[in-house]
Amino acid sequence: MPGNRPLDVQLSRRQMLQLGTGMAVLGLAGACSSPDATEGAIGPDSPQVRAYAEAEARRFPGGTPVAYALTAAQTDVDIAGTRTAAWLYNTQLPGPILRATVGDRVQVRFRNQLPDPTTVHWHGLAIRNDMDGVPDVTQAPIPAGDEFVYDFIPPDPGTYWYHTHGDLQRGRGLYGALIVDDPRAAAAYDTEFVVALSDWLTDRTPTQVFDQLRGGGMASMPGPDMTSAALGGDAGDVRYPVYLVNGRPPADPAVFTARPGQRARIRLINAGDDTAFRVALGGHRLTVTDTDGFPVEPVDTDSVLIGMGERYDAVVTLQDGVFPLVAVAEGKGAQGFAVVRTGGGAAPDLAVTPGELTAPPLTVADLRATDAARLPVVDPSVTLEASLGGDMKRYTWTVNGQAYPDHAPLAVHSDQRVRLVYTNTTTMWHPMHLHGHTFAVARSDGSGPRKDTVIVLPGQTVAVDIDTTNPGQWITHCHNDYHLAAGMATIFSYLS
Ligand SMILES: [Cu+2]
Repeated sequence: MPGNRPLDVQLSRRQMLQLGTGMAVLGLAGACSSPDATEGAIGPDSPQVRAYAEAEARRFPGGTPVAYALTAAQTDVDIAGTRTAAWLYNTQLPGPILRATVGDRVQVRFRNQLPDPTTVHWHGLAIRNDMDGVPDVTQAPIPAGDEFVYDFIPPDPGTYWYHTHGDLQRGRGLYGALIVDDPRAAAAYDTEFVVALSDWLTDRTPTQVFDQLRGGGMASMPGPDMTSAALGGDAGDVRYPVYLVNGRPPADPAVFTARPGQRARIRLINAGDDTAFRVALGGHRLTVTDTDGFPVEPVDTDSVLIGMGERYDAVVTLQDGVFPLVAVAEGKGAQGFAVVRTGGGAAPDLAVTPGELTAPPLTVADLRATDAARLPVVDPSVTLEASLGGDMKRYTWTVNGQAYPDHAPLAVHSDQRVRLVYTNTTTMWHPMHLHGHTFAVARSDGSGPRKDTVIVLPGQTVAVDIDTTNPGQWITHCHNDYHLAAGMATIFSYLS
């Protein structure tokens, strides 16, 4: 692949040590001391990862080549009359919708025109480890002015997304939807709305906000009006001037048009940094059909609560008229807003609170995986603990007492059933994400939905079950971008 720089020549010894002290990481057994040569970490540039990629290519022999070009660059955007310096993909907010079919050979030629190094992560896709896009874990950061070709096969249909994995870069605008179609699925809908939700800074960069949080600034004190019962306590660390739906503010909303009676599939993606959204469509009930790309037994609800990194798909039969699609910034006293229009009439007021927001929202506890989507019920052979902690005086967030890049890897081997137990010892919720796998929320009857990002409330323990079928080094982290920057991450590390 032209332009792709091999990771092994890019890593400093310090970076290698970040990946796990004393382990032979990244196939560089000779480059740093290993106490046990047979227990080396399986790096992204390893025979095991290449074998995985070759097996995937054999599994999808008819895969169609799909080529995209993605360029990240600084671009000014106009949000309700306020001009903001943003970092965008292909000058769009959100970035372009990337679309492929299961088994396609997707090649994305990525150019970095930003002033800083970056990578692109394909959120939720179980793809080969060396294409996962995590700096210093699966690849060297792509330098400013350089390029990298991402080359992977999406193995499962559904609603996914892509975003930068660079430090505090996502909140500048580097995200977009990634939709994987299923050629065998009969469309159960007539039209589709892809809905990316985000929180948006107009007067500061995420890095400046982070420095304020670190310095004990106002942003770190939620106060009584930044709490949420549904989130079990503190709703977030940052109050935003505006919340966006597909890059547009309430005063200049996105408009989805369709015909009355059509069945619309709404693909909700929370691309925010620090905000959970409670989403409802005025005048309609939502039938939730999928979360994080995987099907659930359909369940009707007035609204859903969606954490950063999560996706929910819902189908609705559209009424005749004009309807508000409202995304309440949970616990923050503001909302994102868009319009669904199937007929005549004035646009709804952008501050409207649809009656659908009265009842508690649907959460993961209300969902059951479809039979076909379930993991088989087997006893885990390994149980790993990820204790989520924090120190608000220093604004560090930790896993098992360490702030990433300091970490003790969660060691696994291939072909195991692993139970990963997230325990939240803090007073704030955390949407915990695992790369490269779609876990099952652990339940004794096996009904837990398949997800890649799950909300862990304060004081709560959430166990997830993982079949270790995708060798490599996979980060698991909080999808609050400030918590990630402050250390809430570790590595789910396959050993040979
Ligand atoms: Cu968090």
